[in-house]
Amino acid sequence: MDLLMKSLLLFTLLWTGSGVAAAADYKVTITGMKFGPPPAELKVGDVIVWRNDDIFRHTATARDKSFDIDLPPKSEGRMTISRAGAVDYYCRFHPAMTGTLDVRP
Ligand SMILES: [Cu+2]
Repeated sequence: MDLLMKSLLLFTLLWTGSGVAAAADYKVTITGMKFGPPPAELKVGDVIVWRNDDIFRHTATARDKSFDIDLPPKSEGRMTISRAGAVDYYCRFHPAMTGTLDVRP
């Protein structure tokens, strides 16, 4: 195989690889004691960055215990979505704060 062919093959592999791993990053911001709207088009493998803009500590905690992100004031926490379905979440310190992730396989 000559160098050009090798380069083309490598390029194709890298390009295809990046296509397969096209997971998206989303941000959900907490402000005024409320979760911002959850992303609409979530898939397994996508990343959610939870951002707490309040001066209070919050958590993003799944009712099914699939995630539990601690969020001190003015901080961010990152997670990769690992399961499909509707996952309800809440804040452990403020149970009135709730939301639902709708994740496709
Ligand atoms: Cu809270």
